Amino acid sequence: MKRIRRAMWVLAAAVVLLAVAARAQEQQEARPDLSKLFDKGEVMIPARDGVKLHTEIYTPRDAKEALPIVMMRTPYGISAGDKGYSRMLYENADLFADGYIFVFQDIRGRYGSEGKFEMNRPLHDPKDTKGVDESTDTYDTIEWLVKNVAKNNGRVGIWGISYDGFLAAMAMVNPHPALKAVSEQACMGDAWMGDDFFHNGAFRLSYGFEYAELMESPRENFNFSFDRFDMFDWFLRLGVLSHANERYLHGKIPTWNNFVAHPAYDEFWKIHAIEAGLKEAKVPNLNVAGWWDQEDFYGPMRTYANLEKTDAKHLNYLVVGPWNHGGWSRSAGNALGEIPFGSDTALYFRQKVEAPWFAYWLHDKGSLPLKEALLFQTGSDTWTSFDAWPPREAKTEGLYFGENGTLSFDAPKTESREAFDAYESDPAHPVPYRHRPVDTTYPEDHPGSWYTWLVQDQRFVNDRPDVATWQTEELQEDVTLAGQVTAKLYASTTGTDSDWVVKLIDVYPQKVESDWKLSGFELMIADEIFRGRYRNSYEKPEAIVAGEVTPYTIDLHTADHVFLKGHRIMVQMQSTWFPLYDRNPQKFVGNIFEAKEPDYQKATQRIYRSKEYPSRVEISVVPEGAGR
Ligand code: PG9
Repeated sequence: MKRIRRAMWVLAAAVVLLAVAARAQEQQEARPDLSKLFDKGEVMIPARDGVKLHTEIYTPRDAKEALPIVMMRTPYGISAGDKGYSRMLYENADLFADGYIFVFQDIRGRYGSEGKFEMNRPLHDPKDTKGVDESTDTYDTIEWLVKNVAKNNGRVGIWGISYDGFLAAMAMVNPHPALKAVSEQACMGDAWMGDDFFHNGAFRLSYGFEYAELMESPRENFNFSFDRFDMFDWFLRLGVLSHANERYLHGKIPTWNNFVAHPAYDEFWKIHAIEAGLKEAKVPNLNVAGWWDQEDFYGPMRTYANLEKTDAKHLNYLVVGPWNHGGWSRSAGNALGEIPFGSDTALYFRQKVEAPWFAYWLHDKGSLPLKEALLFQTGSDTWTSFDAWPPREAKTEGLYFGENGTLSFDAPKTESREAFDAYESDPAHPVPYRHRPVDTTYPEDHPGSWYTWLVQDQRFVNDRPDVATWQTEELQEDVTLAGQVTAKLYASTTGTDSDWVVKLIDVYPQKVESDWKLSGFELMIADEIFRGRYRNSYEKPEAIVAGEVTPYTIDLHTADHVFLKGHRIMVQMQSTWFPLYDRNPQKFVGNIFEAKEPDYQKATQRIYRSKEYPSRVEISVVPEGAGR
């Protein structure tokens, strides 16, 4: 019996492997043989401190004239694959037709490059004349390339997504004169304020743990091996955060140690933020973001906003589409999770925006594909174009929390002190941030649900007693939101510290004939977490006074969305979002990374909704058709 069962297992595994192999072959067949199109060169380019950076150079075989260079720098390894041709070439396929020399580089301390890796290396001290950073390494590389690469036309462009987007942004700090076009895409702009590692001081536990281990474990690119599938369960069993070092990391992962040493927004995080060095728009730059980017939405939006302040020469542009992290560079982009968009949005971006953008600046070809800000408006599923983002003409309107779970544009009139909704938040039973089982962030053996968690149907938490919900009646007409979304809350807690999660949700009609899966779907349009201790200062946390009604302003970022007639608008609040975010002990302690088990306590949360304390989510409303 045992033998039969084993044989069946082996058979099932073989079937799966065959299917995977067949898919891989299909994909390869669809891809061109790059060795027929490009000649490959490999060099070690010296940086100013003598460290040599491993670089691959791909020159089109049919190049008749001098061509511009498009480069990408990465910590994730450039070499690989097929006949030794980098996977990164495929990511540039939509640029091939215009003719470029492609250059890829391992950053210092990673893969083939010499030197020491430092996570999101900050700019060097300007007093240190021999100092190096990602900006100087890019400068030195460009200097070498324009002097040494045959048939280059002296113009260089750089782009990249996420870590590579951070590197592209760094190229704009003291840029090399040959750098003529940049596209930072989903750059990690500020790891504490709103990107990969913290949001408003709430620590991204599962992401921070897994990513730090992936990048800095003594075994290069090591996926931590968890002894169970469900990360919700694994991180809950981990208990207090100090167990991470005690049991698993043993003080050997510098980034984890930095989390522990710098829980608040101190100099460490400030010098790592892109805006610390990038003060001015000096090079044309296309910022690119995805509305449902599960890693770095804050970075590109913030970088765009910052550079806008000095953009007298009109060099700074923005594209936002209905994508997850980097979703615009893969696939067609006609859907995300269960949500369809009615067209191939990613393909449109790559072919009609990104390729003409680089051709314009590097080849003097054609015209600019956008005026200022090009955004895919979700709900109406159309591209919109604004001459400023957020749009100047938007009007702020409040969606006020009301009694019996209602939500409306009318401010509450009641003066009752009892006008509040309450829930109990228990760190021992946190609210999962996505459906359980919560698989690892980057699973190697299956597609993984991390990539689409922001578009998961929020109904999975509706019945929890620790989630508060308010929703409008069915809308009698479309509500067009374009711009800033901000939660203005009045809340109290019986604890002395607390997290506040706010989600703005589009509730689909209960019966959607075109697709049953969308019937009653609850789609997050904007969301954020805020760690209460930072309400007065990000640098100096303060205990919350237990039982006192306290105001909070939470930036839910911007959105471009139409809540369609027949839909409802919903707001949900909760105080845990686990295990993406660590649990707030709910008792104020100096450093949550050193909190002890008894510090984690239940708390009763009240969200007020009276004339005096009108909790609401403010949205920016524009007339229907704005931007089109
Ligand atoms: N989101 C990833 C990251 C960037 C920068 C620092 C840490 C993580 C990435 O996809 O590269």
